[in-house]
Amino acid sequence: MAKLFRAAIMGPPGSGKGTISKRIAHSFGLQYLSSGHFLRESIAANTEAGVLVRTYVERSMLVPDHVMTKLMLPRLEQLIDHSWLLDGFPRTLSQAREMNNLCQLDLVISLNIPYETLRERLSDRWSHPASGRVYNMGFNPPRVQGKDDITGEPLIQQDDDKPEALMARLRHYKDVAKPVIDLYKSQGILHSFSGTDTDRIWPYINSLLSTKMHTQPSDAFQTQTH
Ligand code: G5P
Ligand code: MG
Repeated sequence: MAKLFRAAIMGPPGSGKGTISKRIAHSFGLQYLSSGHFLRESIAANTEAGVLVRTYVERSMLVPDHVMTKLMLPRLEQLIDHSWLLDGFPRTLSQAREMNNLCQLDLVISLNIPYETLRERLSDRWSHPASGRVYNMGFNPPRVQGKDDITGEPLIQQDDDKPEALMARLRHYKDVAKPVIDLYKSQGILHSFSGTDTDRIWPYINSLLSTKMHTQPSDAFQTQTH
């Protein structure tokens, strides 16, 4: 890849950011950075920051901007010579502005998924806390029910995927995301995708990135589209 390429993916909880990001990272060789994964890592490490972060994530609230930027910006600084894809950051206007001081995004993907679809997906989602691997009982079930494919350890349902927390997350997402989306729209780098199926949206994202990055993607996931 000749030129560095920096992208971010935005969308409400359960919109498929993680699923699509992994396909992008795999097909286009971008480093993948997920804010949710780093937060869960700091919670698991039980650091001072992790204890604070847990109080927000457990209540499905956004972690304060200064905590988020302290977590994410050093990682981006370390990757100054790399192409990457950010999942879940920036999520507020303040985070977007802080990041802008360090680096500019080339492209932002925004996922618009109907509420009913999100509700169904997340109520069916289970994860392996140590690795962050996620499963969906319909879309990508584990090989053995209730167990992680790689380690065989038990899967859990995250507290912030339970129905009561979900409604609050979705409402809050819309309010907070709007100015960020408007900012990237005004910069001409926003690309929005709507639909109910990740496999149907993926070919459009794959084709957009192929054009923008002037490189051939691997066809690893193209066979999954229908
Ligand atoms: P996260 O970890 O960033 P969310 O809430 O934004 O969490 P989440 O839940 O990780 O987003 P996603 O990544 O958008 O969702 O979606 P996904 O995991 O790929 O897909 C959801 C499920 O649907 C999976 O089981 C998947 O297999 C399935 N699926 C995908 N596509 C399809 C399909 O086509 N069909 C079907 N049937 N299923 C499908 O953040 C967690 C918390 O951290 C904090 C917040 O508190 C947040 O709540 N946080 C931040 N706080 C402040 N600022 C930030 N920048 C923050 N970032 C994180
Ligand atoms: Mg995710």
